[in-house]
Amino acid sequence: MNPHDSVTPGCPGLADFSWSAPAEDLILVIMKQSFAVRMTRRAAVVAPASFLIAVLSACATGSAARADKPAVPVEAPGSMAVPSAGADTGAVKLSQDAGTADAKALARFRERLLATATGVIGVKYGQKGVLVAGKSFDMDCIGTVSALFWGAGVDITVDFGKYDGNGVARLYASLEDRGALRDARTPEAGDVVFWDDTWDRNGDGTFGNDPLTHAGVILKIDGDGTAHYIHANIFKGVTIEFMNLGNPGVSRDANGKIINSPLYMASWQGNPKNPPRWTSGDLFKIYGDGGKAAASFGIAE
Ligand SMILES: [Ca+2]
Repeated sequence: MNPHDSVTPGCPGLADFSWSAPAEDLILVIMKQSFAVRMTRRAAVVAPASFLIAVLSACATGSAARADKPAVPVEAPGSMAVPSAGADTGAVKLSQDAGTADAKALARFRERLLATATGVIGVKYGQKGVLVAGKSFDMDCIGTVSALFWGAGVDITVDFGKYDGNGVARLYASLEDRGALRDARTPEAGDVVFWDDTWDRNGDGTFGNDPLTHAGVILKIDGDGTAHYIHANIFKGVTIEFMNLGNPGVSRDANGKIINSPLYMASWQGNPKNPPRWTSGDLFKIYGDGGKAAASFGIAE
């Protein structure tokens, strides 16, 4: 087996986080051409002030755009329109216990997230300057998660400045403090998924002591409980892979269907160098509740 067919990243580079505050309140983003997501028109959005303070994590950096025009969609391959987000109309705050009225907004959030996901599949790992709804993202693991939520109208990075650590840890802390971690092991589309120990992040040669090393977003769940998640894979780029917590250590079911993708860096089925736990299901930590997160952060139309 070619390891590049199955190797999955652990978001390396997270330890390289460096704080960077912008020199100006607003930064005009120079539109960058991405091979996967390109602008069809000039787009600009108002970035939340908190975002401008700065940014993200070692797993992602973002740029804010000036708002001389309302946000407009970007176009991805196949003419997939990535929804706009972050427009200066203000975010819609939903109640924490989303009722009937809010259910429609949450459904719309999930639709936009899925559409955004479709638009960024295939972007190479770490690709810089990918524009989603007028905002620039570097497509490592947290950059990808952030871009997907931004495309759905939600800025999940607004609290990052409150916390220390890598981007995954900051997102985890953000959702924890907002009561948006999911207790259950059954996800919904739009949930964040967190993993531990996907690579030897602290470099001590020991497996199992590297918490919060990777994150992705759930897109759908099969009838057998296999979740499809989108994430930034170091070799495949932004891609969809699989996780089934009912059989976390099993790569393929009896029919040969992949139910748990390799997730430890440079792991694959049959690799003698795999650590004791190497599949997505084995390395799972917890879900972040996408609906609660959207309700708490607010959804920009
Ligand atoms: Ca380690």
